[in-house]
Amino acid sequence: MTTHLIESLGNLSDPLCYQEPINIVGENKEILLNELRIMWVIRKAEEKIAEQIISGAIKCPCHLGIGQEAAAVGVSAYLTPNDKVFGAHRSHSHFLALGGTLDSLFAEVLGKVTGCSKGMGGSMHLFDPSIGFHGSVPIVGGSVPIATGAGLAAKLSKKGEVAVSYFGDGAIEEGAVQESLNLASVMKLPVIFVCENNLFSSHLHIELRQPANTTARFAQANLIEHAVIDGNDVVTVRKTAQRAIEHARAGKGPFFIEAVTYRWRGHVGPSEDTDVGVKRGAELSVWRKRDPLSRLALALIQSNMLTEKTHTDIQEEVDSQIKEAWQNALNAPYPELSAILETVYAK
Ligand SMILES: Cc1ncc(C[n+]2csc(CCOP(=O)(O)OP(=O)(O)O)c2C)c(N)n1
Ligand SMILES: [Mg+2]
Repeated sequence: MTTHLIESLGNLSDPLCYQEPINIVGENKEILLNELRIMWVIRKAEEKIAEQIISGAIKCPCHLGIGQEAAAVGVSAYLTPNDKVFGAHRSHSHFLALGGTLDSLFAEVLGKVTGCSKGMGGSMHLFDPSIGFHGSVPIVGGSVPIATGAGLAAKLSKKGEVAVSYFGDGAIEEGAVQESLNLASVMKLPVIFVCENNLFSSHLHIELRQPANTTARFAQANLIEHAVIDGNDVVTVRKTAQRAIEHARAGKGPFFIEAVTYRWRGHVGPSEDTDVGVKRGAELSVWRKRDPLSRLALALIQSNMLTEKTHTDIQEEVDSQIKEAWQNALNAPYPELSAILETVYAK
């Protein structure tokens, strides 16, 4: 536990830092290659979605997390389908990293009946309990108290399950999130709070909204064990998540991970250069050098665990999976109009 007051992200918020290949010394080659492959699946799935928003095929609003892939992949490594994971409006990565299929994601954003929410939810309402993903919610901060409740249920069931709550640096400003941190701490609930701090809430930089650019100080205020890390380093995220999950499973209470990252597209939609009407400056091109994929790939190549050719093969294999899944989603039917009240509580 850090004993001094966390006042700043330090170098983690400086895009000129953390650009080098990540440290993979002592790491297992197969695990790393699998993490690289899943990150490519997430990136290429979102690039496909971006392309199809532009083509007009996708009509629902989509919040893309391109650039943020490592957080979800690292956090998911030690989870089981019995754990309860909750996302937010930018959750394609959370869903895919747990094993959600491309078919059901693409069908969902197209409103098709084979989608993970039967085509009724779209990009911001993903749901697949078979993989432990209990829903993404577009109300900012809205899923955090639900995840905390799942943590209480897990504690009562005494099966060693944990709840995971993904949210952003904007969500930390919601009262319900503060109340959730408090309750989880007081009741020692097995909740892993994962704040993907991409420094922005919509178009507003955290420094325009908060007296400090770190969110872990709210964990500190609630006496919650925490770690502030490079969210674009999949190995660091995985190791931190392992520590957090072991802590929670052992009945020691919640853990808060602040994973510092950056999104390459605007707040919503495919654009790279605008963010809710605000032009993004040269900062983006510097942040792209902290790319979670190329930093892992380069580390693997330098350690002779990957060749350029194998890296290209991985990407081509993912390309063909994306192509096939997209075609399956296009071929799938829309839900029947008569089904419109089947998936709601009030009829
Ligand atoms: C309660 C609520 N307030 C405002 C919004 C509008 N809104 C949608 S996403 C967003 C920004 C959230 O930022 P953050 O939590 O940092 O997540 P990020 O978009 O960076 O992934 C806002 C203000 C909303 N959906 N819900
Ligand atoms: Mg944010």
